[in-house]
Amino acid sequence: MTEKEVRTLIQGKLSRYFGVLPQEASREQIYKAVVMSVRDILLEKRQQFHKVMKNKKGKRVYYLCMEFLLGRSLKNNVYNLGLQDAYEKALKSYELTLEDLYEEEPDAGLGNGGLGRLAACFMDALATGDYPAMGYSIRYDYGLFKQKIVDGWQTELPDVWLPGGEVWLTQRTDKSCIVKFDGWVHEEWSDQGLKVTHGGYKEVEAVAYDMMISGKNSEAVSVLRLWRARNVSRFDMKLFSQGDYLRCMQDENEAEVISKVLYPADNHYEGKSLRLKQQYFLVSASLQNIINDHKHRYGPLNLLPEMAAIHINDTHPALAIPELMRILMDENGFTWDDAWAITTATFAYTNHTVMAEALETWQEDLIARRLPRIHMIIKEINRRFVSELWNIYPGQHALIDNMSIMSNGMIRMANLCVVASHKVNGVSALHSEIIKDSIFNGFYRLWPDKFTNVTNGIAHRRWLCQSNPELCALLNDCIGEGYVQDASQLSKFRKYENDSSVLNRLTEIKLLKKKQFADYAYKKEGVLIDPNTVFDVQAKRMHEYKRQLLNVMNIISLYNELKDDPNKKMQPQTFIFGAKAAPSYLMAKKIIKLICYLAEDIRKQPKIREKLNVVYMEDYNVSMAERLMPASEVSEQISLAGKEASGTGNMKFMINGALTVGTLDGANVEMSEAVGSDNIFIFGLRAEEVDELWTKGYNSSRYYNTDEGLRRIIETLIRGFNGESFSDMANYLLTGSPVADPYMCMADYESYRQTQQKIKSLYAEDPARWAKMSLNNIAAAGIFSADRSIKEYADNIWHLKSLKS
Ligand code: 26V
Repeated sequence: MTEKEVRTLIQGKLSRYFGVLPQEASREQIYKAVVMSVRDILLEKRQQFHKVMKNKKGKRVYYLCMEFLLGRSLKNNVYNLGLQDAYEKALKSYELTLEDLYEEEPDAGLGNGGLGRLAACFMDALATGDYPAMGYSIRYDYGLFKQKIVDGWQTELPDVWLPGGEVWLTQRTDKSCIVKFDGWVHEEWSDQGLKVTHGGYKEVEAVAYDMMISGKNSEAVSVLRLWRARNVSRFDMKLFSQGDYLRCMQDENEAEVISKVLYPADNHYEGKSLRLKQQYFLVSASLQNIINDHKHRYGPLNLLPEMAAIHINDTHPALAIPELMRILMDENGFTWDDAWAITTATFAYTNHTVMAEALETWQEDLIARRLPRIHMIIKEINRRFVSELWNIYPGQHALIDNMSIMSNGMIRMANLCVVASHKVNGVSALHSEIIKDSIFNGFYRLWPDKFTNVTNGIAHRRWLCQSNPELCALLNDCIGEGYVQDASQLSKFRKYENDSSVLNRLTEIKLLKKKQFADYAYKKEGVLIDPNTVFDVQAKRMHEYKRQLLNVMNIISLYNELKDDPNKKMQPQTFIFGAKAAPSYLMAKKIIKLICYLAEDIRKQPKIREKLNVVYMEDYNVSMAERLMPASEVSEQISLAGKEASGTGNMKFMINGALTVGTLDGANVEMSEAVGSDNIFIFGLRAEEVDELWTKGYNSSRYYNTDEGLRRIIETLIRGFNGESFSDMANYLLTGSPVADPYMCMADYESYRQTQQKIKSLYAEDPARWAKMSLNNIAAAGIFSADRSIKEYADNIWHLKSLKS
């Protein structure tokens, strides 16, 4: 596409949708016109792909997920379509750059963190790999809240993203369907078998909105279909004729709340009716859609497993299982056994956490009330499964109860997923082992072949190519551009590990990215950051298990050193935090406050601040991460071993040349193997040591009693910062109930402190070695591309062919 064609396209949109001439258009109007033009190109491309697909009659994957944390789309699509030059030139006549327009776009924050961002990265990789794919989620009116810190305390503001974000969405009225809640179910045996009637239900209309996601140099375009809930307007003629005009116009149910807002908690499961409605709304609309498309394209539903792989991303869309059973049996006349065979051959499930608090269990009576037919089907799935278990394990009550889908009036969604899926995977090598040994051990012994691993990956074109063009220019000079399409080629960069001119350029680029970030932070939040200090960054959701507190403990020890001797020679460091806490997660909010107060305390002491700066970046989101990753030098991945399923931020830092300080947790383990233990800073207890210590009895006071440094940190917490005591944190670490220091910050502290010391001296004393390590991290990061993850899913789980193959 040429510059001229692009210009004509934009002009057309401006005149058609805004009735303005190019010279009269506002920046916002130009942004929207540009998005519409890109959207047209994508729609056209998708149609072409559709045609090819139709002839090929290939299998498709449907990725069900309650969250897609997309961030911005304009840059990604323009980059992937290779249209940067054309657009940049076309925009000159408006005296605008593409960069100006990128800033107009709000983040689509339809997710909490890692899980939702992974789903977004996968859509990109699916398109680039030329896989026919469709994602399904909810078109929330409000995405993840905006974070505002008021006097150190997180407050939440609504995230209004649609005014600038909706231009990406194409409404598909032809795809609307009805989702039914509540009511009664009647069963009747007839000559044709069991007939099930669902009556007295409430209807909600699901309206489809499509978003196109392009791949890089590929033919495929992924479609993300987002469902919006709408009241079914039933015009009541009787009321109307009785003259009750207003009542007649009133909506009888409040369906629309279903797609109003994303649940902002990712740490704690709550059995709320609205959340259940969201889940069923998503899966029912999506399944109806998948089945209709399948029938239209291929006809008989017994072909479903051959033509469709349906992925359940975490247990949130688990109701897809009974929903498919319902559609097959009640609406298409399948027997139980045939329906079950189709269902189990179609679904696969990924587990994303072993944290007990986050595992979903629904109250049976809630499901019975809201989804009576679904409740019956789950009960029957469980009845059959448990009776099978009794045959295999006679008399083993405890084991059978543990594996049962229903127990004590609760429905365990993870067990339902394992029983009904043909494959179950964890998201890193370690995590996939842990689930086999712990929560799914019974199932693993029964069906060892069901369990597999797919280590997470990131959209490296977004997180490296688009976020760090300066680094890419260096890579292009050294190893060519092949890595853009094939991240494994990054390994060629390793050849330059001793090339001082390359290492110098690498260091210069890092400094440049640090300066850019410091400018941005100043403009955005008025915070001062010296780009000549080390940027040590922990950016992720705020969680006890991720141990931002351990990071703080080390900072307090540095603070104390400088208090004792403000002239002490020390490598200047800037500790940067970015994190949102779930709104009702009190402990997480208290840790945010601690960091902010500590930062403020230091800010008031210029002498200390020269060497030790602490910065809390407000409202950390995808777009901020895109600026922060390239500017980072030390990446904090310090969760208690065994708790972080994988992590994906860790990979984004690595590919941008940050050095990781981390525990052997999640994908850190594989990062360490890929880059070599000389190029990463591993510390702390290993997962099995953590388990042993719990079994033996963990006593955090032991460390307090024997470690002078820790004692001082606790005392400093009690004395407080910026005029406020944080004795509650000291108590949390020492006497907390039901258990003190549940994530073992005290146990790992000394190992962490020593590692931090090592990092600091290396940075100060051997910059060449630092640059070499950084280069090795970039060179070893290729395997953490989502392209690789998706290939593994396609080959081993979905049995899906790329159009390329
Ligand atoms: C739980 C809940 C509970 C109910 C309310 C809504 C909600 C939303 C999310 C979650 C838990 C999601 C689990 C999760 O995000 N896991 C993360 O998944 C990443 C991608 O696989 C992985 O890198 C992180 O280590 C893992 O914590």
